[in-house]
Amino acid sequence: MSKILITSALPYINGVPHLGHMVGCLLPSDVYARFMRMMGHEVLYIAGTDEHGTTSEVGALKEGLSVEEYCDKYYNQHKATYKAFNLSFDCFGRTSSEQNKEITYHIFEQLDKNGYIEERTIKQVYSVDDKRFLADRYITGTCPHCGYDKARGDQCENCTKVLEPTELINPRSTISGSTNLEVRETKHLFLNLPKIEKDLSEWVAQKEPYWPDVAYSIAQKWLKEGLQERCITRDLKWGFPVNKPGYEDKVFYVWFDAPIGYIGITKQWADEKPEERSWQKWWLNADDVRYVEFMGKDNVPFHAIFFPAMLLGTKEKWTFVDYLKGMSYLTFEGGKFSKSEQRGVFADKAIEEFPADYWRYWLMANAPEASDSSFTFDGFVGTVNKDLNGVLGNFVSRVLKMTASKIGAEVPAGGEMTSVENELIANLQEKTDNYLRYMENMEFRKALAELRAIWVEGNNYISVTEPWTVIKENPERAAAILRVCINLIRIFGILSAPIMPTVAQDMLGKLGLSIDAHSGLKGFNIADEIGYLKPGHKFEVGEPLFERITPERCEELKAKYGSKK
Ligand code: B3M
Ligand code: ZN
Repeated sequence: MSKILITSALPYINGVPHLGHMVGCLLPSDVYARFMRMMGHEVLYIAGTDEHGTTSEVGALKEGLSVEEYCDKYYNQHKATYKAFNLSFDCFGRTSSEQNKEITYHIFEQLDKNGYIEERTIKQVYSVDDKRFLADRYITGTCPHCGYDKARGDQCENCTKVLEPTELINPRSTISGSTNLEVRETKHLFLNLPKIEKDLSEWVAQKEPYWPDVAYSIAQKWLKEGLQERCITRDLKWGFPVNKPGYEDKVFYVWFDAPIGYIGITKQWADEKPEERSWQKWWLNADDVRYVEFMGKDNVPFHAIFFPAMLLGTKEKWTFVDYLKGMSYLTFEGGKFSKSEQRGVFADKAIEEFPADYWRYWLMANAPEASDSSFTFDGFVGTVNKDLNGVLGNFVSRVLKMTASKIGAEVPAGGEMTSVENELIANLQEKTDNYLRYMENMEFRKALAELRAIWVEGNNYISVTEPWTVIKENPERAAAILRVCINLIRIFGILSAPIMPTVAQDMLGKLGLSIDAHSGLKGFNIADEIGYLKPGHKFEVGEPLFERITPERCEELKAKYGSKK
């Protein structure tokens, strides 16, 4: 058993996440956390809301709330949505917490003490109409690198280059659209990244075999281009006031305290039960911890470069990321998800339409790993009807109904396993080993294809052995077949649990079992598991596992969630 720290990029507090956010980091991190727990590891799985910055100030202003009220409101919404999606965080915290402030101050003090903080007077964009400095995201303009005309002041989402707001061509205020912008002088603190670059390159170089290509190549590209000093303070009210004389009226830049949030949230978690938990055991001098981070690819530079550089500059022995799973983007019916255009399915609405496991399965089966992938309702409905209903659901209901009606609602006695079963076991073992390996390597699409192939084996087995025919001539043989099939329901349930926790529990529930008591996946051995449920063990047929989605419903969904503008 080892200790595995898992984090998902912390979603911005404003607004509700859409399916793209869900599959971009939150859901895969949950699937991985559930899987690693079932593999017997000690897992700490952390996320929370990223709350500071202009976005929250502007959002609060629009809703007539104080920033604190605004953040409380959306924090609760995020929390409720993720609960409904069954995300199994050990702690879902907030970057605005006292704990995060304490650790942010500590890290800043170390960086300052070690000579990595510089004072600079800079020119910053001030919006006369909005009466505020326009930081980062709140200036829109044309990217000087790739020409994308909706680049934000902090980063171009088209070419992923990190920008300074003053680099944008034709800048305008994102808040009001005003082009009445002035450049004013203001004093700020910078992180001297060039000074940390050597240590950082050495650290990144060690990572090559462990990082997926997307993340490693982004990090390398950054280093090759050379790092520049990065401003870590802002002229805003909402944030942690800078703990340095002369800067009390400024706050830390949101990207400074956001990644520290992983540590702050761990401390929130530890503070709930200090007698049992220690945040340091996960973060400081924690040689036995493997740290896996999940994020969208636009987040990679911050996690592969800035955050490690901040930690390196402290000269303390923090836990650095071991594996960085950078995900590509999910598009919606061939275009972008857009809140303003009411285009796409947002997580809160998704779970009003269908149970979370339908979405969890589709999203993981189509996860944008090596490249972007596209959500379409046709695809989603096809998957629910064919894979979930047709393959898995159908197998479970056929087996249980047939056994209950022909023999009785318990695992039947009699008969022996034959070469057909031996072949089935060998086949399932091979696929299960593949599935476990893919999950361990976070190759989710491959893992889910293998899981589906495992369910298909159940259907193949029942088609080949035809227990409904055999029962007439040879009831003993039919009993042996159905006993194997009922055990397969349990096996399929356990294997599916990291992806579809509720369905897995429903499957085991039909057999009077619970997922917690039988949840080990380490060295999962089909030959042993296939004989787990003994003759006489009671079951109930119960409700079908999945609802079939009609073509009419599919059309309704397309109309409901397609662009309204
Ligand atoms: N809030 C994630 C995003 O791009 C951003 C990252 C915080 S992780 C430290 O939505
Ligand atoms: Zn660009």
